[in-house]
Amino acid sequence: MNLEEIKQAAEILRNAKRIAVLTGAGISAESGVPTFRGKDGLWRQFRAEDLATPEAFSRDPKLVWEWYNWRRGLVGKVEPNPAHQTLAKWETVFPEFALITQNVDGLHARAGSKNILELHGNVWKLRCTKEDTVTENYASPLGDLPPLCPSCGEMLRPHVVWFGESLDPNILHRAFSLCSLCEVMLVIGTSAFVQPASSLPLYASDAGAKIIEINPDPTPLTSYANLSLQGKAGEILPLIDQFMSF
Ligand code: BJW
Repeated sequence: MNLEEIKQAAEILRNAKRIAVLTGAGISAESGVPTFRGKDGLWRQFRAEDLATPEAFSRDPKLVWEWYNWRRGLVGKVEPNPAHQTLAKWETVFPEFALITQNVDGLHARAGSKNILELHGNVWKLRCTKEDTVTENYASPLGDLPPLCPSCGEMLRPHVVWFGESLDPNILHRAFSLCSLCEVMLVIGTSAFVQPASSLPLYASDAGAKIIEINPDPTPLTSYANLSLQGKAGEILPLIDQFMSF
């Protein structure tokens, strides 16, 4: 890890009024949540086509629910790490601080972040396939699968965004708007493969924002970043925080 670059990141952030952050699965890796595309990533063990598409759910809702039940159990047992905690602290320090996440694990909220744009939903929310109503549900494990809507008796599904599904247009619009206005965008722990989330930093860059990427590995965004900090988010973010000396 290069301390000069960490100091540079701290300097850029200290001088910024409007900051946007995009996080991905890598920020939860140090909590023990598997990423999707890493060495032990979920998509190395499971086929997305079987578990994370609307077609998969229509074909075999019980199988899809069993996978989400397992993941809810896993995520429910882990704790937010220093990366989540640093971002939660910064929300209270910077006047305009937007946290946009692709993660569905709820760890940002558990770390104390209040204003979170969840692009891909949340595993602790269930949605009625008939009425579209969304409810929070923290039971783990869930009982009979698939769970049924207490109001109409139809199936509930995880309130997450699967491949081929559109993101909530209000959330997406807000995310693009925040990216068009920010002065600095931090991109943390995402492989930047999945659209439309991976377009957000490019949009911010086109609008004049400085891009700071934190990731142990290079990504398609690395060449666009003004600063690329290679390493773990749970180590780098607290260090940046120290150099900002709030
Ligand atoms: C660390 C670290 C540490 C490790 N510290 N870092 C062809 C071309 C272009 C687009 C498409 C296409 N065909 C289809 C599409 C669209 C598709 C898409 O983008 N596909 C690509 C894969 C090609 N997108 C969609 O379908 C989206 N909807 C949409 O676009 O609607 C319109 C449309 C539909 C159809 C066709 C065209 C347009 C919806 C996307 C939904 C994504 N859903 C998932 C599952 C969510 C639910 C769940 O979790 O169960 O979201 S997939 C999965 O990927 C999950 C994640 O949010 C998302 C992104 O992954 P992320 O966060 O980047 O994780 P990883 O694992 O990839 O990367 C982790 C990173 O962390 C790595 O870089 C590590 O190095 C790093 N790391 N440890 C910091 N300690």
